[in-house]
Amino acid sequence: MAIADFRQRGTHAGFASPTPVERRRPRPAAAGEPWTYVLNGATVRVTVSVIVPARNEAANLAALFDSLPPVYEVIVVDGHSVDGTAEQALALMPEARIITQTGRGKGNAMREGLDAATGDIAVFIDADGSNEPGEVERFVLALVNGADLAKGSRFLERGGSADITGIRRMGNAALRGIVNRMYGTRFTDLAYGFNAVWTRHRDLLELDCNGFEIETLIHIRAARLGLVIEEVPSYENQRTVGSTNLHALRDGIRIAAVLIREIADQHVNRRPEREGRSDT
Ligand SMILES: Nc1nc2c(ncn2[C@@H]2O[C@H](COP(=O)(O)OP(=O)(O)O)[C@@H](O)[C@H]2O)c(=O)[nH]1
Ligand SMILES: [Mg+2]
Repeated sequence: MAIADFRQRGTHAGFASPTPVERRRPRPAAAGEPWTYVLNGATVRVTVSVIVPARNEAANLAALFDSLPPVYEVIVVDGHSVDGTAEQALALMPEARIITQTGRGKGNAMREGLDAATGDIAVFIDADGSNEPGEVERFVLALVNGADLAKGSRFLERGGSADITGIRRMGNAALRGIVNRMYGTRFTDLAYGFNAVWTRHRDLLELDCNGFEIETLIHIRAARLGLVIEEVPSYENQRTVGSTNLHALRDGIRIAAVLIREIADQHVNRRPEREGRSDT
């Protein structure tokens, strides 16, 4: 379906119009199967690829896999871990696809995971226990109901965070304010790792960054493209084992830099607006 068709049903870079799924059939209990919905009387089958960027997360994988609903495919993108993350993933979930990223950084891992995904929908979820696997269904539902991008938010009602630090919260608010002013969005969160998108938008998004700024880039590109973005409430737990790979200052600067680059690309270089393009 062309992007334009979606756009008619939502506000610019806003939220999907309420076209609720009428009835849900039970999900198949096996991996490799689509999820089935009944939408406005029609049966909709979607295959869900869960993409897990993981760098030294061997100790956290069991809890994640245990509570992940059965999906079409799980892709673990290993970031050159030295703790046996890839081997552990394979031992715990032999049907999972384990790929080793060719470059470095979470953004590079997510791009390579998205390139490898063969499902209709890609759901990005952290490996460290921060994201609730039970929420995957919320993200998929938002897409099935008409959104192009389901964007997790810790700052919506029913969302929250036990992981965010004061400095990160402040940086998030400042950069989010700029994004909302520049792009007319109403984002309540920015740079949060739990998101889902139709894989057919992969080429349209043209993701071209390698670090923790990847989520911000996804959110900005989706807004620039006029995609329908629905925020989904999400609760962020503290990471279970290990410590964060993110450095608030270094990565905050990278996030600010990608925002400036996008603004320059659109306004200073007067690049043709991305909106006119379609994915068909
Ligand atoms: N493959 C890969 N995964 C990464 C990399 N950096 C972080 N991750 C994963 O991305 C997720 C979020 O990273 P984390 O360090 O917890 O950052 P935080 O959640 O922002 O504090 C975790 O699952 C990490 O293992 C990387 O360079 N490569
Ligand atoms: Mg984390």
